Amino acid sequence: MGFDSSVFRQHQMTKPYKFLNIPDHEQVSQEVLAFLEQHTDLINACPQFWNPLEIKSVLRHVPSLMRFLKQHKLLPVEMVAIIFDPATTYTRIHADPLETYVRILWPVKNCPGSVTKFYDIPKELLTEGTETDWKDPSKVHLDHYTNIDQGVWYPPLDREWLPMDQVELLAPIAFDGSVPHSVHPAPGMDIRISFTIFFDKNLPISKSIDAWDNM
Ligand SMILES: O=C(O)CCC(=O)C(=O)O
Ligand SMILES: [Fe+2]
Repeated sequence: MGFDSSVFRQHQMTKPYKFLNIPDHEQVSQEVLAFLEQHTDLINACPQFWNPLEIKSVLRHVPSLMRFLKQHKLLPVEMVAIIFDPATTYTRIHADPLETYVRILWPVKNCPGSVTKFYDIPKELLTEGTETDWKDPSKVHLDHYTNIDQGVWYPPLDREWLPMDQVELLAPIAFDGSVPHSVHPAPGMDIRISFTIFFDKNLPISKSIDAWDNM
């Protein structure tokens, strides 16, 4: 039987995401994909899930993103390519990090049809991950995964958590990574790529989804 996490809900949660109105977002996606293919070797036979990028290099090769950030006076502090290869990627429900940190999550490749699910799980039940949490014993290329689990928090495995919300990443969203979430690519889909941009964590836009209301 499924476990309804809403019985634990102590207050009305604000939505963990919000679609942003960015008319040329597909051009950014195409340029980010070209950047990853031509200037990194991250898309390979056994990709990592979480791949921090060199911001200067991204901005040099993705002019449409540079324009977008300038137009909205947004100064990125971290950019990460998130690569989900159904053949080798293993992800659990997780929060990253534990305290609210809103960032932009941008679709890059094969995001339509896949969903990111959100769960209302009390923070007290989350424990910080260790390297092994990202490893699925039934999958082969385990040695490839690095320890990226500092700052990633997991709920206990001994119950089935039911999602309270989900989003199909058809356009960029403001995304609160501190709300436990899991990624579910469309069945039979090839690798799915998303891209995330962090801003100074002390800014209002990093502290609340509602601060993105003007976009
Ligand atoms: O690509 C997604 O939908 C979410 C990936 C993820 O786990 C994250 O950005 O923290
Ligand atoms: Fe995440």
